[in-house]
Amino acid sequence: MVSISTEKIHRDFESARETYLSYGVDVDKVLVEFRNIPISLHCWQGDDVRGFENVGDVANQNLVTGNYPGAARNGDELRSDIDMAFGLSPCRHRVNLHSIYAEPRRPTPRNELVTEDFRKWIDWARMKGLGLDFNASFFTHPMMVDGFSLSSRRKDVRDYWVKAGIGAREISRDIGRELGNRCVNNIWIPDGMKDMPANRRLYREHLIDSLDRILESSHDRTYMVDVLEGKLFGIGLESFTVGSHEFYLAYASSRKGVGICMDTGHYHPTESVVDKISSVALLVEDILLHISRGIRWDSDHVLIQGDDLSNLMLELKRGRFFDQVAMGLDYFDASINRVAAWAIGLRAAGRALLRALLEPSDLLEKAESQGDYTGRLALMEEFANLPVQAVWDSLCLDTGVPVGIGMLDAIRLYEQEVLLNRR
Ligand code: RNT
Ligand code: ZN
Repeated sequence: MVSISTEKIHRDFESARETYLSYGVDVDKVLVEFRNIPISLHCWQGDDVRGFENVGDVANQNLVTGNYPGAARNGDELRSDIDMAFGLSPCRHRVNLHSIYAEPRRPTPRNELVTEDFRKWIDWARMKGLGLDFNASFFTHPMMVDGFSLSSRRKDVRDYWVKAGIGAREISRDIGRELGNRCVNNIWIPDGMKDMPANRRLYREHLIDSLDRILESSHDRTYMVDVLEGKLFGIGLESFTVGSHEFYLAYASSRKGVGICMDTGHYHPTESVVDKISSVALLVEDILLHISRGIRWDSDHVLIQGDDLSNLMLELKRGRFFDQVAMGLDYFDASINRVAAWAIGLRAAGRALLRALLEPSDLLEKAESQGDYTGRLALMEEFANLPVQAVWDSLCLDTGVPVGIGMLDAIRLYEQEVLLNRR
């Protein structure tokens, strides 16, 4: 495999530092900033959103395709895989959990889970210095009747999931308190219909009522915050999604202390979350991003570099949103090595973040404020090719992470020694 010598990495870094300095950017300061901005890794890429429950043959509301060998089968395997992925990324990490990843002593209904059922995750996170985020899993369960949960016509179904939602908030609060690190509790439900509904209003009334019940008690913001994730449509749910973005946006602005989660795959393909950030963040306090790569639809492809990701990070940087907007990844691909899928996504997010932090954004703002749109465009083009890669390689080297494609050797070895033995 191609390898770059340490001397060359140092040399290129020094030269990049000089280039950035000529634009007034202090690379060393940026690197400190970079290490303080966490990216929450979605644990569910490691096992195709299956979880550890063994619910039997029920419908799955998350479409995952592929059958690459080596999916994690239990908590220890999943944590080991996440450790492996983190060893390949120089980012600051958190982990995003779903309630289907509970490890209770004896089988426990999903809506009766308590904090102790996540003990292994919490202890592991503390040991590794990671923050945790949380979601009640409103999917793949016999109580998802016709694919409905919080907005079901059936009261017993709504009650079941309201209880799960209340429990998730308590678990999130406890996690945040124990780790001394605020936990973001996200609610996403798949509720919707393949064909045109006759009574949209009814389902949304039910959803309002269920959310009100879930969110009734207030928890200390130091430890947890709530966000709601909307969606445009899903496969098999082409005509109607109860929890649309507009619905949750209106809900969040009418209630105190509820935030919004925006998944980059959940809008019309020509809409961009980049423009939504300042539209929402100036009026709603808590925002979470699910960074994904939708192809044609919300396909949840592995995150890679490109304009979409780059522009997203640039917007967070230019608008100074990093303190307010939390970042998580969200995709699942079972057709390639799952640890590689995580590492590739984390490194893509990290590189785009670094690029954004290194951008001499002041110069763009200055040009714009002076009405110099020609200069603004010319500068943007110039900034697109500043030597981020040299800074990135040096960062990898300094944080003990494989430089460049060296990452792949580490993954192949792990696949041979660990993943392929899971049969
Ligand atoms: C689904 C949503 C949701 C899920 C996870 C598993 O469209 O994006 O965030 O991916 O909760
Ligand atoms: Zn999502």
